[in-house]
Amino acid sequence: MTAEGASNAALRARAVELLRANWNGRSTRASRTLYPHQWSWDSACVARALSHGEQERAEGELTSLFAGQWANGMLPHIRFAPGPMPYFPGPEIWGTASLPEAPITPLTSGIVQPPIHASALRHLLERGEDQERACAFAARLYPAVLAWHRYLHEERSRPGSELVEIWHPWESGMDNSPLWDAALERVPPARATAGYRRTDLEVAGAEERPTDWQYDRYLSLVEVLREVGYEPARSRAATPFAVRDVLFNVLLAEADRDLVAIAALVGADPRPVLAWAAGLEEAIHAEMWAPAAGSYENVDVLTGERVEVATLAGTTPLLLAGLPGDRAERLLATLGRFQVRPGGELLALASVPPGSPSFDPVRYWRGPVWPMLTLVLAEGLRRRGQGELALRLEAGLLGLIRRSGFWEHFHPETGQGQGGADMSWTAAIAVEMLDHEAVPA
Ligand code: 9WN
Repeated sequence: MTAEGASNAALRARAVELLRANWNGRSTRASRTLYPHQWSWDSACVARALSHGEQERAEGELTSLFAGQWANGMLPHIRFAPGPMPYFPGPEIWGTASLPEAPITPLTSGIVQPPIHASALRHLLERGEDQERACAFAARLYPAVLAWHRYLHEERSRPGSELVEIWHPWESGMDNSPLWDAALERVPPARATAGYRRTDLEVAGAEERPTDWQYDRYLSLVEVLREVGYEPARSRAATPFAVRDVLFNVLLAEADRDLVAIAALVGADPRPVLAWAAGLEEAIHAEMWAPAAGSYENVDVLTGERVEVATLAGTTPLLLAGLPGDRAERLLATLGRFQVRPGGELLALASVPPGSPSFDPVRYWRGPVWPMLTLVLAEGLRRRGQGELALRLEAGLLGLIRRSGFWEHFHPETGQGQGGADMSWTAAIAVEMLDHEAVPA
């Protein structure tokens, strides 16, 4: 084995070990300290990584997450672990326990996260060593994943657009991205949830987390949605925050395509999903492309305006199969604004362009390098024939992890690890990238 190979193998072993350490016997905690529960899109990433060699656990991960699914198809962003845990806001703030749509157990939150579960399931079908078992599992989970997509397409859209909308910044997975700044200005601070204690600040540096001003708005939005029992029609009418987000819609379109492929394998009728996928992709291209910016932009549903803020998420339509060729070129050029060299030599992508007004290299989704976004962009680049750049970005992220550990995010200039330590999805993404093909050490 070459020195490079050995070092990649050692890194993979450390990632696998971390995923074991974060496993609670039934599923994987997003992290043991900062996030001691099961998070929706983190968990889908973990299932993807586990499907490389730990098929049974990959199934367990998804089964555990979908046990929290609501009767209307909604897949909550957190499945809470039993017992008191140091995470705020916990189940008592969400107040979902007695709602008719929510399961009796487990306890869950009342909002969603980006829908990458069908993509994880497809991955499991492709990578699972025991193919018969993988097919049987996919057939069992298919109705639940279909109900999840139906919830998003039918309950999260309004007449006039096939795009789906989010009602909370946490639903985007990119909590304090500058994408939400203007919309949050219109949200009054929390009323009922006064005097709360932020457990995140006991584990991560305050400068690496959202501000108290933002937390007041996050909780205010939870209050609004809790007040209407998270019921979709009433939430749509009541929410002061409704945004059609590029990343969320792109990942749903991608997951729709994966669900179509799964339908074919498990003998289900793919037509409704095909129709959702086609309508959604068309709407993304028609309603979100911003030619002057060379990027895709969010739409604020309540003002009807585009959110003219540059973030890496705006380039993620690179992933979409039907992307018109000239736009691919524009997006690739735009991507150049996000390229950074943390620590001097590694290549990485900042989440917000360095030098732009909202750029902050330490504060969470306002500049740092994020493994999840790197994974999405690397896949998108491969689809556009940019395999070499994709590999360099993967090698860059793996280099950052190798240097400082499985951190939540990384400083785009120094490469220092930030936010939460020993994060499951950072380990999962490392496994995924290391298994992808020969990644230079
Ligand atoms: C709120 C678990 C999650 C990720 C999100 C990330 C962060 C939670 C928080 O952690 O959000 O959902 O408390 O900050 O922004 O993407 O899924 O890792």
